[in-house]
Amino acid sequence: MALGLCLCGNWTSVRLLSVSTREPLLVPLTVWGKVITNTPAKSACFFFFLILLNALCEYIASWQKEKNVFLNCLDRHALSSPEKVALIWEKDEPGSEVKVTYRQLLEMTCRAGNLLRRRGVKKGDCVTIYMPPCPLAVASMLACARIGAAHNVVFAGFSAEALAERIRDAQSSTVITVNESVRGGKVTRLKDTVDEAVRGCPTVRQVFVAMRTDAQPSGILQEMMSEDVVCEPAAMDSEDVLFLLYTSGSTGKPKGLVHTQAGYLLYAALTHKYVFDYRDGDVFGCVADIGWITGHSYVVYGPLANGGTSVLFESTPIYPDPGRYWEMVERLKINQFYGAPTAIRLLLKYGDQWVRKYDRSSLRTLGSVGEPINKEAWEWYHAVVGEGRCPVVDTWWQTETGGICIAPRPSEPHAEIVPGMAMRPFFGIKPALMDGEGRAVTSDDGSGALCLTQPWPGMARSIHNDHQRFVDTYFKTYPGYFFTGDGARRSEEGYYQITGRLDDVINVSGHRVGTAEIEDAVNQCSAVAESAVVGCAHPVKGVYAFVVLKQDAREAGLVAQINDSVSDKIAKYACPDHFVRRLPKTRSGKIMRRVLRKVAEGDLDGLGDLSTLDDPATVQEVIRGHRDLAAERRP
Ligand code: 6R9
Repeated sequence: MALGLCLCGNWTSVRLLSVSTREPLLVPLTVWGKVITNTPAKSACFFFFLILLNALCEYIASWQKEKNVFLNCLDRHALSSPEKVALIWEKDEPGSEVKVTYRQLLEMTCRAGNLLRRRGVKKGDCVTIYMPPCPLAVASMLACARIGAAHNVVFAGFSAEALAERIRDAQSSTVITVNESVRGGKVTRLKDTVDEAVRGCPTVRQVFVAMRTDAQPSGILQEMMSEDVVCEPAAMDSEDVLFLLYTSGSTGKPKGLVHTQAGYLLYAALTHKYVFDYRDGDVFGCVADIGWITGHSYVVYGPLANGGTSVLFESTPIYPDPGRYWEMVERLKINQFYGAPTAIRLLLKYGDQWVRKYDRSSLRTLGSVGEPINKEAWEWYHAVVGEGRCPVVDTWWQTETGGICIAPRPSEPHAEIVPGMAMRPFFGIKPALMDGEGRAVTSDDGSGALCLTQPWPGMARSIHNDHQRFVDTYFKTYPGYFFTGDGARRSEEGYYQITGRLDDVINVSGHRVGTAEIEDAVNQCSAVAESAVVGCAHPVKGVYAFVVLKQDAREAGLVAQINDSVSDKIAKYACPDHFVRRLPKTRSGKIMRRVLRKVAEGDLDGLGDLSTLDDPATVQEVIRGHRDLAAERRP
């Protein structure tokens, strides 16, 4: 089965790659058009098809001439409107934003590209970027694209160990970082983390440091000053690697998903334009960190490919107070705001006054991403933040998909939006729901494992260093389909609602993390014999660790010890909220996570079939432990 659509070398044809052999099969360009005509929104189909064809032709033309992602994102806009603002760096202190025009960004990027080239970075290398959102981070990403190197952005909240693991797997010889990051008024010495990480990375030859907290340009910025502002772009094939991005899988080892040049850029740009109704002159405010795929596609590549103005948000939703987002919306006149449900839920608790205080009349579209948005949060976002006049687009997608796959928009104008539902597949996305027997659910009003039945341009092409894992993870469970790992429901009207992960990956504060990764960190505490981590419903985040202690271990200080270990090995946000002590297992020794999840959620009627349990008494113990803990914590 051929799965893996991409746009080849000179963009004159579309080819399907066989995922198992990676042999290209040439098919005509109209294939993606055909995909669109198969989408449910038949009435809007022809119109969408024309838009898409037009966009494809535009990109084909530009790629034929230029053959570089960078030129599509910068040169053509710097030429046509050099003084247009490309990035607004919304620094931690409100009111201290810095605007960067397309001309300035082009110059900064060319200088960075020349510096990297002069210091030996070549086409095909991979540069690790460990930086908070700032113009130089974007310029570094684009400089890599310009000279044909892949970038590997690692979220700057990750620990030294997590960073080292990603540098080693990507075989990076160059790392770019900042001396210190500033977030929520707190200064963190990122360079120290990098120093600690590279001690365990023999491949690293050089580390460039930007001085975020120095008044004068020094470090990499100073080195860049002596570089030329013209940098010859590397000629790239549409299927050359653009970047690696590590994400959690259901084993302890993160996967370096591989995205390539043309298909990814096209998909990021199209979804950015049509899902959010982005128009020329708009200010796009995606508050995600550049270390996640959302930052890649909707802070950097989508907005810049469309010649837009994109906000780079360095702060937190509650710094200096819970009005931060909306004060920023007023000050920067943001037209599209794109954030995570976890932040919306947090702000909802602080009350409406923090929102109403500021003028939000510039807002036209509100977006949500990262996890299911509950009805209460959706309604607050719509009614209070958007004053009931902005469509709320709950966008479902993944690092693997490169861009938004299911969202309420685009649609016919004023088509209904159901709270908490991602609803409509994007152009060319054809979902299927699979039942327990591996058959596609044909009826509407059904649920199952969410798969995508046809390739789309933005899909990841491989897992770095492990193509077999890519094939096994995404294409083996349901042969012939791309398995997303999520469950979904399809309503009578044919709308999709995502119900959550089916595998052992959980969402913590909108970040994806494998339960196995947290378990690895918990298990490294000397007192711990074994552990099981599950996600549970919680207003802001929810990680629940079930911990079995070694026989002679003492409990004192255990919670602090476990939290320290998780924040050292992964990141602070992944720290568990609760602990109990016994694990229910099947006779084959598999931990029954389903049961633990229900206990953590307090749903004792929904424990389901316990017949395969090795020792049913463990469940009662877990329940008792959970009750005691809850009582202990009750104020
Ligand atoms: C973009 C991003 C992907 C996982 C995905 C799913 C969850 C993302 C969602 C959503 C419900 C939405 N997810 N968007 N669940 N509704 N609108 O978040 O990528 O970090 O790879 O996470 O996030 O479980 O499979 P990534």
